[in-house]
Amino acid sequence: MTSRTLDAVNKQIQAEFQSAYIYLAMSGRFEDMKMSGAANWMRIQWQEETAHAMKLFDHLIRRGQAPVLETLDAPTVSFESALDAFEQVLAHEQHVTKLIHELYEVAIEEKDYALQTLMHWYIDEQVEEEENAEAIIDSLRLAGESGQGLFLVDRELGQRAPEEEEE
Ligand code: OFO
Repeated sequence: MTSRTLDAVNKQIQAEFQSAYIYLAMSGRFEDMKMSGAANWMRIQWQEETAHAMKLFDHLIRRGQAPVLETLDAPTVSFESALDAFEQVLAHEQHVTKLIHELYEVAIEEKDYALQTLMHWYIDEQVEEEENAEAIIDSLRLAGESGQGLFLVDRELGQRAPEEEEE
């Protein structure tokens, strides 16, 4: 593995932990807003992002490299409605998709075939991440900002359970 590739993977590990941190902060904010379903959704997202970081972390270990963990930024969580929050999620995931594509380009340029194969999983996962956020935004728009519609969407978000880990 070249030092450029190693740096790029370390950077992505940090980005995934940063995502986890942001979603955990959002979960706390939703608890505060008494939206326990959305808080649950965010807490599971925190777990997923941690798993994304660990998949790259373990990839480095398997290839005999020591991962280097960087400092995380304190998440700035500022939203007044669930719709606003999930629009921020979508924007964040679009940003992460770009990072994943950039990492894939590094893997191609450095002829790192093992990393290229691993990155296929992340590329697919980002399609799912954006699709999920868009679907929730659509439901929230239909539901409106308060009342029964919002209650039902929150209840649905509360049904989210951790995914089975796929290899
Ligand atoms: Fe790791 O997919 Fe979201 O950020």
